Amino acid sequence: MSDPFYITTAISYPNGRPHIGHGYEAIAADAIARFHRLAGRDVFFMTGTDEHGLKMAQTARDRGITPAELASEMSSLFRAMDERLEVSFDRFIRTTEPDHHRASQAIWQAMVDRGDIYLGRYEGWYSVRDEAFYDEKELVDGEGGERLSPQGTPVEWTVEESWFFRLSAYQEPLLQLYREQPNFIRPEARRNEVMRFVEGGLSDLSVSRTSFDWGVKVPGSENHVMYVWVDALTNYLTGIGYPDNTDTYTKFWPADLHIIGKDIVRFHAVYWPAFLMSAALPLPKQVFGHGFLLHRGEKMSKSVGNVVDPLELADAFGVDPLRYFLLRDVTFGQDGSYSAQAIVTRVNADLSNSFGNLAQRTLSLIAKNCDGVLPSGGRGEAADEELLDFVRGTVRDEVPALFRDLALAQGIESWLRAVFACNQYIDAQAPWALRKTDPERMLAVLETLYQAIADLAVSITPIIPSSAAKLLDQMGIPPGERDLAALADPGRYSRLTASGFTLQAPTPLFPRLEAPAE
Ligand code: ME8
Repeated sequence: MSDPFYITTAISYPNGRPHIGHGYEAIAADAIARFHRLAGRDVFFMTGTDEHGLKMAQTARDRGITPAELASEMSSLFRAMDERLEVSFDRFIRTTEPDHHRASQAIWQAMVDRGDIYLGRYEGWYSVRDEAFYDEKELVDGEGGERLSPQGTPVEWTVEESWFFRLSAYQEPLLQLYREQPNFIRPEARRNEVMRFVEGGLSDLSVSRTSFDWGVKVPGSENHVMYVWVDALTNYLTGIGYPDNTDTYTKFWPADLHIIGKDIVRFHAVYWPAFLMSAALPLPKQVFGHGFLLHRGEKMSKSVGNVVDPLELADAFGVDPLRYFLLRDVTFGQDGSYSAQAIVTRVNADLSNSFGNLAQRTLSLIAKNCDGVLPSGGRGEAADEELLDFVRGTVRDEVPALFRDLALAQGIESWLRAVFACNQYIDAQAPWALRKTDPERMLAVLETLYQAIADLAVSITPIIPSSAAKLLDQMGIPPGERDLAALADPGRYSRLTASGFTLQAPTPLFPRLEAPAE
């Protein structure tokens, strides 16, 4: 394989346990990574934890442990969440790892060499919660008259010696980037926000701290640690081998896609490309800011008590149903709401009643009426080719085009239309009634359905990987024939029937979910 695709998620703060918002981002990025593997690309998928910064230091102090202990404990929970949710990362990076310190110091040095780092005094409004400085004009008034950040978090007036990055010098190069590469920031609404922000003028950025030491040391200035965002963003380089000119680095940089939440678009679409321009490194091709996941329309927060543990949801509904729901019901790029009831309704309708039932009915009929021998040589009719043409157009062209464009929910809808077409066909043809009346016709109908279901299972693999694999296993589809290239191979079915594979009585893939007692 020679067509590299490098995709990343944000790296999460491990100062608390992962919540479903983290799970959502990991699942979405995973579906995209899996889709590109299915399309034959050589994918590197990275995720991980962002372990430095004041917030980590403070949480650790509150708990009476060291920041390193806190980071290790929580990072392992993020990793366990990813593993449970079938997130197929190639590297799980932790920013406390030695190679990451080296990479961060290397990009810092490159920015120094460019003349973009200078020593100054920082005075300004700092939000510990957001790990960000804000301009006076950005602050809002709290209910008690106190100053708050635009995110509503407390800010403190902070004065310290600090290294600065000459961000102001990058206003014009950044605007030019957004103009020349309109897809650099997606979706469109996020791009517009960023352009307005940059057009408003950029102040230089304070990029080091002396008030605490939990971070990457500034080269040659050991009493300073880097502002956590400098080191956090650099993870995308570390993970593939920077600063060494490894094969992985030359193959995968620049990244194809950074998947992040809408709250951190500014860091990825303004600071990150500016740092890279300064360090004379190529820029990532795209930053996609997804929306926030709300619980029954409300923001999740510890005080409201509606922070949901992704593992509990996976236990309650199953991993694939949860993945399917999140990617189908939330339009990627927009906010979305979830509730137990919405998950149950969606999964029962689409997976149990439509796709699962279609597969179950078809495979049971072949197991029972054909003794598991894959049907062939029946009497075909025009309706068979019509259905297969429709399904093939969907799985070969329409779904891949939508997934490639990150229109995940629309891709799933397109897939589902093909599932509905198969259900209409099976109801119209009623193969269960043909065994006695017209066995030749029954064979053709079951063959048509078998081929359609195998294609549909391959096509939906990025969204529901283990259920799709289970179905394809049951159907005898060899592991090497489960990608987009195989979907275009007309000889597949005859090879399978010639192989002598016999189908066992199938087990249902998607048992109906019960609505929970709320
Ligand atoms: O921001 N719905 O870490 P983080 C959807 N360490 N996504 C959500 C969400 C929600 N309710 N809540 C958070 C950080 N996210 C930094 C990133 S990257 C170099 C450094 C998303 O743990 C959030 O938008 O606060 C972000 O993309 C990711 O989860 C990690 O958030």
